[in-house]
Amino acid sequence: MALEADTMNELVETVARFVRERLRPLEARVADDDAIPERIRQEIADLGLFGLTIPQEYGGLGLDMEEEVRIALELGRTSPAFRSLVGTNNGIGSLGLILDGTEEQKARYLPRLATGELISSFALTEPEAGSDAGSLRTTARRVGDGYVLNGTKRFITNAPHAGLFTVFARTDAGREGGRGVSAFLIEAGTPGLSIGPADRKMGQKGSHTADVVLEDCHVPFAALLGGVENQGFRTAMKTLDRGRLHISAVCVAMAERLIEDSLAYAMERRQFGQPIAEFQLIQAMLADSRAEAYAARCMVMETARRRDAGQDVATEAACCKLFASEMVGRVADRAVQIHGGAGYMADYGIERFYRDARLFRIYEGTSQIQQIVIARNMIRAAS
Ligand code: COS
Repeated sequence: MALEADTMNELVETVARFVRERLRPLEARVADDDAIPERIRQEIADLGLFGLTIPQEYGGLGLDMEEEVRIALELGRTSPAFRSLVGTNNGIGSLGLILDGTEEQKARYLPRLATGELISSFALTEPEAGSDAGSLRTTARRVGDGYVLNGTKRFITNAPHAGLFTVFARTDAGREGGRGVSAFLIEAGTPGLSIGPADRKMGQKGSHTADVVLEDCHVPFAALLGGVENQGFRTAMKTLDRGRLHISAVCVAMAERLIEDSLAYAMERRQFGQPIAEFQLIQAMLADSRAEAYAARCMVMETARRRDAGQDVATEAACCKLFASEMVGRVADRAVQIHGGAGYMADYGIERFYRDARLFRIYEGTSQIQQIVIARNMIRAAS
């Protein structure tokens, strides 16, 4: 545990109150404006939410996995755009640096990531390399006192706001798959690095993704993550293990929120002379959602504890991501059904969550990739 139990409980309660009182009232506005108001961004920074997982010696809270999950279970009870704003600094945008960065690299970036002064992005995906991340084509050629990078990264979360990118590029064309891939820390404003226009998405309005384009982008040797070539793919995979667990917690939180909203609606909405919650067919939907969300919560907490105990949880993290993201899809679908016509109308916000939830089954590894990771690990362990 990074924090005393009382301090941690207080933090969880503070985040829960902040979500309830400050963020939930803004959900519709954030979606309409496709932007989080600047004053809210500042409040998020003041609460320390950008630095939840960054080690304390670099100005963060240094939460362990269980603590991180407990916060995600609160932060996820509102539009995912708010979580996404701090998601990269606490997850895929900083983890590679924390796990494998040199002391100089950590000291240079982590304190500013912890305060939110600097936003980070994880640039792995490419137009031709999505699920098959190891086939990425971006190249990093050794030239003079550093490397020259060329390539395009696609759908990169927070790219329009980022000051720091962890870019994965091929340093060794002769080595297949992920083996010839290295990670680079590249600052926004570096000549040769440019950001495309923000993507237009199905949901998660207020959270932004864009292309990151590298054209003869020259970086010094010091930009090579950890100072070691061809270790980037492993860094990416380790990063995703933790990221997948975090996303699983966010799925549980959104499911719990939708169940709460559905229950409230079902108890208030009357048809055939009684609240629809009295009907067993509505009860079945509520009960299935509750049971599934509870199962996912238990999985996430257990896996987080195992990770904190030092166990390799690559399989379990994939199990959590697979189950929790599919679960919230079903819960969101039932929430629309319980709300009936109102569930389809934008004014009630349920259809927005339905669209927002769809991404969870895709990013940080699709459900099919989680299945592959789980099955492969099972076979490996048995052979
Ligand atoms: N932790 C540490 N190392 C890992 C690892 C993990 N969880 N998973 C894999 N590795 C290592 C392997 O040990 C292997 O190392 P060696 O080269 O030393 O043997 C290397 O990484 C390559 O692994 P593997 O052979 O499994 O790679 P594949 O290309 O076959 O596929 C998958 C790996 C499909 C699992 C990977 O490409 C993947 O996760 N794809 C989805 C990408 C994704 O999530 N994208 C979302 C973008 S970020 S929002």
